[in-house]
Amino acid sequence: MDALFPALRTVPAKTALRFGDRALSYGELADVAGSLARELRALPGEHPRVAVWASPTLETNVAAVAALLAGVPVVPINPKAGERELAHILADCTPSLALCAPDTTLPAAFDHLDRRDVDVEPRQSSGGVTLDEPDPATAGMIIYTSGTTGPPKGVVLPRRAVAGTLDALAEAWAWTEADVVMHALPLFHVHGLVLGTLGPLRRGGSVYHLGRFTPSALGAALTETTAASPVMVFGVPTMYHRLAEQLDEDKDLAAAVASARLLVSGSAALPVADHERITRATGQQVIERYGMTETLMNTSVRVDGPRRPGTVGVPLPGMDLRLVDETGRVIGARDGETIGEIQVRGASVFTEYLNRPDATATAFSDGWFRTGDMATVDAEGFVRIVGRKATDLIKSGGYKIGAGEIENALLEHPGVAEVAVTGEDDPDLGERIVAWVVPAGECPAETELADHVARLLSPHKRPRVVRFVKSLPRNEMGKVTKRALHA
Ligand code: MLC
Ligand code: AMP
Repeated sequence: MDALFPALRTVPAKTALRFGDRALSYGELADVAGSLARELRALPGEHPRVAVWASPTLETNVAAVAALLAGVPVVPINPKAGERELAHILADCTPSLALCAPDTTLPAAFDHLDRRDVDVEPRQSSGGVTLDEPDPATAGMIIYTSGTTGPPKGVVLPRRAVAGTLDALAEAWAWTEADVVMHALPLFHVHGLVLGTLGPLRRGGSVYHLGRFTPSALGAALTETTAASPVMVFGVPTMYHRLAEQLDEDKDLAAAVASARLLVSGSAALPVADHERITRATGQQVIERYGMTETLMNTSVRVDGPRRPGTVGVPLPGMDLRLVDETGRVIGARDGETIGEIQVRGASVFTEYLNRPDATATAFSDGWFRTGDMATVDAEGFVRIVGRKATDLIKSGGYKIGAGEIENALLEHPGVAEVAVTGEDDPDLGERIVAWVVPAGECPAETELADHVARLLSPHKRPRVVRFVKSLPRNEMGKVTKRALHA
């Protein structure tokens, strides 16, 4: 295959990565990532893997790029992952090495692993990386994602999927080496890592990571950058919502946002009201794209086509998309009304769930991946997502969270006799996690239950609301009827 990062061979004289006031040029990145890649190539074992402590830092990016150059699958780890989640991931993917920034304190779950601090101090400006790249069908990364029940599954993404999705997006967004991609996304998921950092590097453009998202940090970075370079902003709807909340009062912020080349939203639906507020204040029409960890990007609104708020655009080059009804029949109508499950196949689809042949088999139907997302398609191919098949999946702040894993964690708390977890509409987070708890004896404090989940799983999986109830509504089979809870 062509190189995943051609610019690391040709080393243009420009910034590749910027995190706050730390930056690396292409020559420097080629030097530090190239030398780490040569070391990783020498890792023992037939199929070594590396875990990357995915803090929002230069080191995380250097580690991921080095592993990809070396052909060693990279497993990004949420630095806030709790003890249960970490233990599961490390036992499941059995990395031989942990890569992290030098000042990192790794939790005890890493004690049995070798650790290699990532050095981002360039020794010299490299003439370019010359390593041969492995077969495009081989695994490039393994990213953990929640399902409806049980612990997260490792999604094995081949190198061709990473290249395929980034090239398709480049075509849809007219994304070139001139663009700076600006964002504050976490680097342990597809959005921030694949699109937000590997994307610009594949194009030979620049990454500008803000560290933590605030509207004012974004405004300041845009003001400083857009006079010299076109900027694409990537964010989840919660970030655009928080931006929209401030735009009316802050004219300087509105002017800064207006100066971006493109605002792109994804990972969850951006409400039409937020689209409209941003357009009113800045003249910008946010572009939405729709993807999944398992499939990378499926559809997008295109820069050369109509922008339709409330839709996720049209299928990307290299991806086929169909709607299927509940009997498994393919829906032929392109009427913008008939609802079916989105199924996709094509260039950017994953190969398997690690160690889960059962889950891999049920995820596909005749070679099509069943997304679980419900949608309509209109005559021009615009896809409108209307819901999700599973009530047990929650999208909060753009994170996908399985109700089952939170329920299991809460049941381990001595104050919880029975529990059901649901998602409830939230103007900021899209959905907020609600725990319906039948207490065992005295009601535990809400914060105690939230902290318990944060400690075992992850802070973003903690319930934002706890409702204590005497009993949970159940059907004749004894299964909790979650829809009845909200009613
Ligand atoms: C809070 N915190 C706690 C805690 N409560 N820590 C320990 N215990 C507790 N009980 C910490 C949090 O870790 C966080 O720290 C801080 O307090 C605030 O937490 P929060 O309230 O959860 O953060 P919030 O401000 O709500 O975050 C909003 C957000 C975030 C938008 C910034 O949700 C986010 O980054 N979302 C992006 C999700 C994403 O990238 N999804 C892509 C999936 S890929 P700290 O230090 O961390 O701030 C995909 C495919 C596709 O979907 O199509 O893209
Ligand atoms: P994840 O498993 O974290 O990769 O989340 C993937 C899911 O996010 C998809 O199945 C969709 O439900 C949702 N999603 C991603 N992008 C969008 C979007 N633009 N609009 C609505 N939902 C989206």
